[in-house]
Amino acid sequence: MPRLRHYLAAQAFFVFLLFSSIASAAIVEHVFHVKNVLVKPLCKDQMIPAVNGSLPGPTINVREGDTLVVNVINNSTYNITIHWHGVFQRKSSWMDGADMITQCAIQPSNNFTYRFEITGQEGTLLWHAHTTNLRATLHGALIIRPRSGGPYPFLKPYKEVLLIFEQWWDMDVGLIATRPAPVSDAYLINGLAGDSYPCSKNRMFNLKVIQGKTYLLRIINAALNKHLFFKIANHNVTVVAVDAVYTTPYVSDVMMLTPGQTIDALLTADQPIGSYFMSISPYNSANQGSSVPPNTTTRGLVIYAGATSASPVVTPSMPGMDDESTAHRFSSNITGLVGGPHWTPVPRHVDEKMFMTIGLGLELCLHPDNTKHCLVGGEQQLSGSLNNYSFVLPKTISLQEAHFYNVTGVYTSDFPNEPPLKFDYANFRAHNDSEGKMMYPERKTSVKTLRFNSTVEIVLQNTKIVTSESHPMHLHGFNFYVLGYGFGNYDPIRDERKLNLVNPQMHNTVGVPSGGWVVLRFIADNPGTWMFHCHMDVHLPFGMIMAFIVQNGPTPETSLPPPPSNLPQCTRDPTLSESPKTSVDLSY
Ligand SMILES: *[C@@H]1O[C@H](CO)[C@@H](O)[C@H](O)[C@H]1NC(C)=O
Ligand SMILES: *[C@@H]1O[C@H](CO)[C@@H](O)[C@H](O)[C@H]1NC(C)=O
Ligand SMILES: *[C@@H]1O[C@H](CO)[C@@H](O)[C@H](O)[C@H]1NC(C)=O
Ligand SMILES: *[C@@H]1O[C@H](CO)[C@@H](O)[C@H](O)[C@H]1NC(C)=O
Ligand SMILES: *[C@@H]1O[C@H](CO)[C@@H](O)[C@H](O)[C@H]1NC(C)=O
Ligand SMILES: *[C@@H]1O[C@H](CO)[C@@H](O)[C@H](O)[C@H]1NC(C)=O
Ligand SMILES: *[C@@H]1O[C@H](CO)[C@@H](O)[C@H](O)[C@H]1NC(C)=O
Ligand SMILES: *[C@@H]1O[C@H](CO)[C@@H](O)[C@H](O)[C@H]1NC(C)=O
Ligand SMILES: *[C@@H]1O[C@H](CO)[C@@H](O)[C@H](O)[C@H]1NC(C)=O
Ligand SMILES: *[C@@H]1O[C@H](CO)[C@@H](O)[C@H](O)[C@H]1NC(C)=O
Ligand SMILES: *[C@@H]1O[C@H](CO)[C@@H](O)[C@H](O)[C@H]1NC(C)=O
Ligand SMILES: CC(=O)N[C@H]1CO[C@H](CO)[C@@H](O)[C@@H]1O
Ligand SMILES: [Cu+2]
Repeated sequence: MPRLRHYLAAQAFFVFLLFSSIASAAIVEHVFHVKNVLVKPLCKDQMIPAVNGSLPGPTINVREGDTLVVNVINNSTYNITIHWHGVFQRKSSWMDGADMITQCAIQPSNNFTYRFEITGQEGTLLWHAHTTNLRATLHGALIIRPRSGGPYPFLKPYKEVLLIFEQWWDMDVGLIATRPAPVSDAYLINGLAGDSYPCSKNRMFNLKVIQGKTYLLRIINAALNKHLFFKIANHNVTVVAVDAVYTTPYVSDVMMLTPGQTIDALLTADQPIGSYFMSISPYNSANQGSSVPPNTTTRGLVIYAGATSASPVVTPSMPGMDDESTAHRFSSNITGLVGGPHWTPVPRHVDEKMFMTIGLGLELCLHPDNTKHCLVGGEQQLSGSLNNYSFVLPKTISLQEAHFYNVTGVYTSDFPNEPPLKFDYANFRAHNDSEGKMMYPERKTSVKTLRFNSTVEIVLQNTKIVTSESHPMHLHGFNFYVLGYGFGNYDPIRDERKLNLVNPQMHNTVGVPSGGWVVLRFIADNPGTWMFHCHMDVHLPFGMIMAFIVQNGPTPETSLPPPPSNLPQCTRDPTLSESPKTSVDLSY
């Protein structure tokens, strides 16, 4: 009898859940006015494109299951798209906002309405422009809370706090793309440079806390090109989600986020009443050439209620810029929350095994057709390579429209499952005749076609062709399991045995360690055209990109619908050259 009652109660609860979830699936509508505005984070006024005039842009709040509708009105002088970074876009690949991959840009004086459902994920994500380097100023938070006000899989925080880290150049945003790339002038916390810089001493991010309370920090690294360490003096945090996937609670005194990554972490105000600085500082995995702003730390303040001028003021000691072991310890120790909301077990059977070398090679500028890509006088420039291919964006039609309408000549479906040469990846020898052939990758628009619902495993092997650094690789349309991280060359026997198939972390963006590797797995169950690229913006024009085309499934429900009728079209002159690229210069 008690069992039956239990069953009935469970049934009633289930029916309640069903109704409340139907009732709660809302349509959330927003307007984004993109326009050029003046801002002044440091000492001078600077014109930037911004959404609704603010840096960072407006926060979007939804519940899992909602439909988000955003009309982007382009009243700026730039071509733009908006990418919903980390959103699965199930059957809505057209709404991914990847310039020349899923759409042509929204041109000045035009508008486009993005409309998509957000299901199967909860936590903190971001939206940002996906054209040239405009995400430097066009970005903001996308917060996905559980349906129907449902609980988090951790103790309810007293308050939620958004922390957006940004990289700031005190110049026209268009100039950031000029080569050699200028060094950035500051990092910002929620648009504020704080007391590390002469004109912003009184404009510092302040978080007021009450002793004993717990706060949920929603942290976004929106920096264009920098991995960042983050620390709060005398406080540990408990990481509960990364990239909008719940994790096993993980306690740490320091965090590291690559560009594009997000972290949800609990902060308990458990210290003596006082003021505690929070700091962000760059993690520079590149061991050569890369320069950073003169003052590399930006601070904010955690102030306890009741703090007086007599209370302690504590500053955190930050890891060194090249502290790889701290970065690696933090990144590699996080695990997925098995059994938590939206958790699915790791698929054991792999249909498609790929081994991808990733790194920076060179491109010769000597060919007459290529001279226009290089700096005047430059003989060669950097070239991003994935299995010896360097991606070239289509110029007249998006990849996905070419795919959908069977337009030939836009791309080839020959992206290889392996590099053309196996070598000692972490110790590249340019003078070796065979290895030298990995130095100058082929520039082309090459995609990998995936059967619907196939399980894909990718070993991403970082190479040291010209230089080596951590590349944060970002996959559109999916989260992937990160089964393992390591240094040196991936060993299919020794390393495969150590992969975590039980509770791996999941991400949409993962830093591939300098001179090391990661192993990813995902299920290609979302038809469409999906970019896979380095999320350091400076490496995009170098071609550190590839794309997957996931084929349709057997039914209309598993097929990509046609594009919306008002999808922006290109009117670009196909003979126009692409944006200029650099000679070998590693500063950003
Ligand atoms: C942006 O500004 C417009 C008015 O210019 C307003 O209607 C809209 O709600 C704002 N959007 C957001 C997301 O705040
Ligand atoms: C668009 O910008 C122009 C100036 O370039 C301004 O006059 C106009 O009011 C703006 N319109 C909107 C809708 O923001
Ligand atoms: C958006 O663009 C369409 C044309 O594609 C135009 O008819 C409409 O007025 C525009 N809406 C806004 C709000 O600018
Ligand atoms: C950098 O900022 C910190 C914090 O404000 C300050 O203590 C330090 O003197 C600054 N260093 C330089 C080189 O400006
Ligand atoms: C932070 O956590 C570490 C390890 O769990 C512990 O040793 C340390 O005392 C904690 N620090 C604070 C300020 O709670
Ligand atoms: C984290 O990873 C490192 C290896 O990078 C390991 O030595 C350490 O024990 C792990 N655990 C914690 C809690 O840091
Ligand atoms: C493209 O080709 C496929 C197979 O060849 C066909 O099924 C489909 O209808 C074609 N699509 C268009 C828009 O022509
Ligand atoms: C050149 O590199 C290839 C591939 O790594 C290797 O097999 C070969 O032994 C190398 N040759 C020399 C002379 O080192
Ligand atoms: C890589 O691509 C370049 C350019 O097409 C080619 O010359 C080179 O031989 C390729 N490397 C290998 C190892 O096949
Ligand atoms: C995808 O494959 C899994 C197992 O391989 C199967 O259970 C599932 O039904 C498939 N999904 C679709 C939509 O075909
Ligand atoms: C915007 O894109 C169009 C083609 O799609 C091109 O003709 C135009 O020059 C671009 N404008 C800017 C400001 O980049
Ligand atoms: C900079 C820009 O694109 N300005 C245009 C914005 O849209 C209005 C009409 O809504 C035009 O008049 C502006 O020229
Ligand atoms: Cu990169």
